Amino acid sequence: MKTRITELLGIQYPVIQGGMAWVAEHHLAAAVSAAGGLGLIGGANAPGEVVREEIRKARELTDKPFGVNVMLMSPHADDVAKVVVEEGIKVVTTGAGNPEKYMDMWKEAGIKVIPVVASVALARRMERYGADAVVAEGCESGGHIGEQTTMTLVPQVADAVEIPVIAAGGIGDGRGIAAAFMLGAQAVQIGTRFVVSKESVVHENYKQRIIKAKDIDSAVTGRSHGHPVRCLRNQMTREYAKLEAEGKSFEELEYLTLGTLRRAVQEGDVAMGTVMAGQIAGLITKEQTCKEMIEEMMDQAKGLLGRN
Ligand code: TUI
Repeated sequence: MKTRITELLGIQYPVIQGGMAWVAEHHLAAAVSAAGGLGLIGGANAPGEVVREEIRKARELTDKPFGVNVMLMSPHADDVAKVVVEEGIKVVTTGAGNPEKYMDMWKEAGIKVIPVVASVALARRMERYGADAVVAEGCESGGHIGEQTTMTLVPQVADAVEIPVIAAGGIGDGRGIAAAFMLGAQAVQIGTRFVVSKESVVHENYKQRIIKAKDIDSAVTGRSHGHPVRCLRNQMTREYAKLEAEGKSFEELEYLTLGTLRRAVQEGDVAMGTVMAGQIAGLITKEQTCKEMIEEMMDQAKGLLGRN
């Protein structure tokens, strides 16, 4: 399927992988790219040199292009921003902030820059600063989220900018992809479904928690302090909600979640760890390879869109 995004990025399918912290490492990125989508290495809070190593390991697994997601709240964002240039990365997505200060450097290096936005205002601003596309990410997504739903954000961003729009948040099958196209998107970004792929290195407990999740199993922590994070309900989110209701400070609440994403992803502690996942977790029922996932979703989407 050809769209403005497949043409821009030189990929077979209009599917890009989310830049998920601790999850989007070289095996997953290489598998999504090898399957014809765009894989991404998630910089998250990692130091620049760790991201450089991940990039080099992904290159050993695939000769297809892949990108890097720069998480702008990271203390290492400046270093990661330079590493992507030094390593000749062709596509960068950004999250959790405004990437303006890096845009000139990236554009001069010929990098395609795709900021993730949660508002029309930031989408417009990114277009003015030379972004090649934007990801419009609704609050159905896992992790750090904005206020708008995908259903409301995507068409408003699509109307506001000329550059192509990639829809994200709540998309986990071909129906979601077809719907995103109807809303004006030229591609989708998918996170939660790829977490349970065969190539994903997350702990088996984490995968099973997503596979067993029901529609209502999602919770948002941190709303009261302006840092909303969507994850699956567990003992940690219940304790967090209790402390949040008691009016505890941002520092006290942050202490409860420090290092807990790694604990869930690597150690499999799905009770006190943070199991970041989107609201579509309830739809995801099985582990498959990234190739199987992408081909199944695209077949379904193409059927629905009448492009068979
Ligand atoms: O970035 C994400 N999702 C993330 S980042 C992350 S790492 C983290 N870990 C623990 C606590 C907090 C973060 C986990 N998930 N998605 C992209 C995204 N960006 N969603 C929303 C935004 C966003 C929000 C506000 C982008 C820009 C923005 O405002 C910037 C400005 O200055 O106007």
